[in-house]
Amino acid sequence: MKEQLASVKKEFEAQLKRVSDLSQLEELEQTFFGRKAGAFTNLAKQMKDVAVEQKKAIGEMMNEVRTNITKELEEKRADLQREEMKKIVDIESIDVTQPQLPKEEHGHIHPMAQGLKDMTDAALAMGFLVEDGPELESQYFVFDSLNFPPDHPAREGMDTFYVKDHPELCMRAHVSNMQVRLMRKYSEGGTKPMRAAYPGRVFRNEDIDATHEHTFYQFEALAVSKDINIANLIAVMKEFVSSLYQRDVEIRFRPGYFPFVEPGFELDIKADIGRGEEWIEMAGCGLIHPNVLKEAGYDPNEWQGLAFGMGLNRLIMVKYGIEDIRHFQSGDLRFLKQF
Ligand code: FA5
Repeated sequence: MKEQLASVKKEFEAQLKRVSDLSQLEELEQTFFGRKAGAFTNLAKQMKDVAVEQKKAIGEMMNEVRTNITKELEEKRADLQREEMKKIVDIESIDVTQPQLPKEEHGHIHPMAQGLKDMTDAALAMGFLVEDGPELESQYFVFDSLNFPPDHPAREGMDTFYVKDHPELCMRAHVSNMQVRLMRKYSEGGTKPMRAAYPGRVFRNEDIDATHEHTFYQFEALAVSKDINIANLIAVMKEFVSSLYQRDVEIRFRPGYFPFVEPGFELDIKADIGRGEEWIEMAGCGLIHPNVLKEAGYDPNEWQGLAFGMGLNRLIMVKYGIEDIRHFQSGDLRFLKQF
């Protein structure tokens, strides 16, 4: 019995050395301590056949071997668990000390989108509603509602694109198509003051060059109340310009003609966009013509309004020093990646 115990112990230790993971350790445990056929279990079962005078000594030896084997098993289990945990940590951990993570390519906000956002934020801060409008529009809202007499030469300056077999429709040549729509929508039948801004895309049948596109953005706003004057118009426009540029820019107003304002002006900004310093035409503006107020449902003897429409592409060209308006729609990544 003693020899058998010694050889079980020896065999156990030899096999234990070859164990390299937890499932092998489990198998080993079964081989020696399995309830039915474990080598050590079998020996323990033979205790009942041991002669009485040897029982005590063999029993002590058996306990000692069991204690030793169990201890070695547990130590091995702890070692293996530590190793497995280390493997998981190595695989799953994030090394926060890594000096430079791989560079990811992010997209860019298009300068036009940024400009639209800056202007819209300024409008909201000044209490203007911000609205969108249709690009394909009836000629009534683009021209007739705005006091353009039929066949007036002013229509030619805003020549646009028309739809075959639908003479009443055109692509809007300016966002002023929203003036009468919005005044009707918010004035409650010509009884309430209102303020609205309406940026958007406009279209013109135009000779293209560095400052003229066939498709470009305008940012327009209007305000109607009972005590509006030119000083208000100038103050509001200056506020928009300084919100966009966040720096001083030199501006000038000069008289301009638009059938829907009286008096009318144009706003220029002095800038160098690569051709030397020059005055660049940025906006048309004025006090809303009485005929337009009337068309929208206001009594022009009681109400006055201001309106201005800015060329957003040109404003942004000055902001970033973009020398050619055609870059905006070119899709050229060399341009886009600069923003
Ligand atoms: C208008 O479109 C008027 N609706 C502006 C207005 C609104 C006047 C409210 C009065 C009251 P104009 O055609 O000048 O006006 O265009 C306004 C601005 O759009 C110009 O100052 C210019 O900055 C820009 N713009 C005009 N044509 C082009 C073009 N082809 N390409 C790029 N920008 C242009």
